Amino acid sequence: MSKLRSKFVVRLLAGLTILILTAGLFSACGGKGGSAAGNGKGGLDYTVEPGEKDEYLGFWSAGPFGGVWVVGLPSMRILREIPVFEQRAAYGYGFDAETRALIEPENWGDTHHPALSETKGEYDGKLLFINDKANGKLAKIDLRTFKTVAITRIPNVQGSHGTAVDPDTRYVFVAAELERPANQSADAGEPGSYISMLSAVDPQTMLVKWQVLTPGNTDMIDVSKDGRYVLATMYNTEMAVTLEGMIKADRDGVAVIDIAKAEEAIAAGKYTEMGGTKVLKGAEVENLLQVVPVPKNPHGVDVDPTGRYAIANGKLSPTASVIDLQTLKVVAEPELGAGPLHSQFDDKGNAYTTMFLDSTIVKWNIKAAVEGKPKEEYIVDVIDVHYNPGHLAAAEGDTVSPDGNWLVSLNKLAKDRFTNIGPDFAENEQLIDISGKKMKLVYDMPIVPEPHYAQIIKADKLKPIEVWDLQEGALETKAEPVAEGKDRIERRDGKVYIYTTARRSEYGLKEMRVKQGERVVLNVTNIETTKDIIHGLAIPEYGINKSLAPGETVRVEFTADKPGVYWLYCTWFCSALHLEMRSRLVVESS
Ligand code: CUK
Ligand code: CUA
Ligand code: CA
Repeated sequence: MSKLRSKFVVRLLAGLTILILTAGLFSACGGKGGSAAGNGKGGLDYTVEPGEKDEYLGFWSAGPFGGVWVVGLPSMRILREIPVFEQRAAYGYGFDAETRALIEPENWGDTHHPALSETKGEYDGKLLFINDKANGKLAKIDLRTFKTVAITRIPNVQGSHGTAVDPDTRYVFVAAELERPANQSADAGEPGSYISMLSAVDPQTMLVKWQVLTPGNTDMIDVSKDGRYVLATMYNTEMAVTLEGMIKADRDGVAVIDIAKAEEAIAAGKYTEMGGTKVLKGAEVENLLQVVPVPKNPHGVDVDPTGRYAIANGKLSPTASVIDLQTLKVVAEPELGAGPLHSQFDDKGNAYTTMFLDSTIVKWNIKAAVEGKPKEEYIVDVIDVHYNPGHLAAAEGDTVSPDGNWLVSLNKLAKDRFTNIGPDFAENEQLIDISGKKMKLVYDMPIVPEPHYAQIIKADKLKPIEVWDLQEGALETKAEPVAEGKDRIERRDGKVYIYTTARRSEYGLKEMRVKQGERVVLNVTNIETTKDIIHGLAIPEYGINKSLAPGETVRVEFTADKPGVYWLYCTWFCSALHLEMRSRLVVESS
């Protein structure tokens, strides 16, 4: 018997012993099979009984839905959507001047990479950033309110793609995947003159502080755990404009940008102005940018929790490249399988890499690979996923201390996994227990297409509000809170100001009488103090649709240009008399 085989038998026996012991434990306590020890089969418990809460929250990019899905883990229940780049009636998002200004003119987006804010390399639960690949934008979401609070347009780029923060969220970095001429007003120019860049955005002001031109397109990015480097894979170092051209070179590269050097160069004025921002030429500023060559057309780049290594995935090469961040040299190129795309990590020195073509996740030991151990030794386990995984996301996966318990495979294809729903299939997010040596698939979650990346944070790190403070709840739409009993209509400065309140099951004003042609400012406060009592206000004929959480105030403006009677009605089922909750807008003809 080979050494490997006898090892396997020993493991099998050890496994069996544990199984028998666990089974004994259950029969002794008459366990429900969903207790902490797991579902009677070993491994972690993923059942979250009705009434129980999830330990983690996952923030899923919703792709062309233009926002974020919030998912509880391990239950994999969708808890809400955060609208970001696209109007969403349910939340009244994009129906007032302020939120409309955030999303216009495009009013759609393609989100790929959520990036949770970090403090000392740990998710701090304060902010979430997410890119819009379609329109070159970056959004900021406040995790106290789960609302989009700012959207920035990144100048000079098309396709803002990879998104990452440094360990103290001094910057949000955004890659520009799709190269284009430096001067868009000129004719197409020679493809060889196209540019791509990496942008550093201030997380507070959301202004682009600086950009660095790169010698290839920047695709996926990550930041070293000491905050020194931002790394970007470039699959098109050829700067070609055809598929054949983009896969011509045997090796492409990972751009490594020294953040402190960029700051110094900006301070020393070594930049050129372009599209209103300060742009550094990566190749011209000393020690600013280095390129680590890796096999052709890499995709994901992920820094391991220790900060020692960055793993660049081969995509067209069956290997990952392990870059030592002290020397910026490739110190190992372990062979993993077909189509490696992205990596995540556990707390035991292992990496987990998706194999898009093999439809597997490969668990491998970074140290064993670096030490040049044979494949049987650095590959710890391989699991089938269904099918064609893109990203994968581990609990606390991008921090300096991943939890090593849950991993989700974000599969692009579901094929035969779910009931037929016509030719537009769901995608499949698979929950995997990584607490043991062998990965264990425990749950399939269908989702609408198509998420890319997700980040998963311990839920108790977040401190979301449940009921708005009246002043704060009025800020978003520059409204004025209306106290109970202070409902009124005022005419001044050529406008009609309507102040009213909403509570179960009435608006303070039963009738709002205005004259045709008057400019109306409607200001409504939900004066409820009980959590989860949400009211809506819709006057469809005037394009008005908002939702109001307890304590929240909204302000909408319109010109009463159509005479007649229009009901302002409540859009959230708030009480037994919800249907009766309405107020009459009477527009008297002039
Ligand atoms: S990309 Cu989609 S699977 Cu936008 Cu991170 Cu790799
Ligand atoms: Cu208020 Cu329904
Ligand atoms: Ca290439």
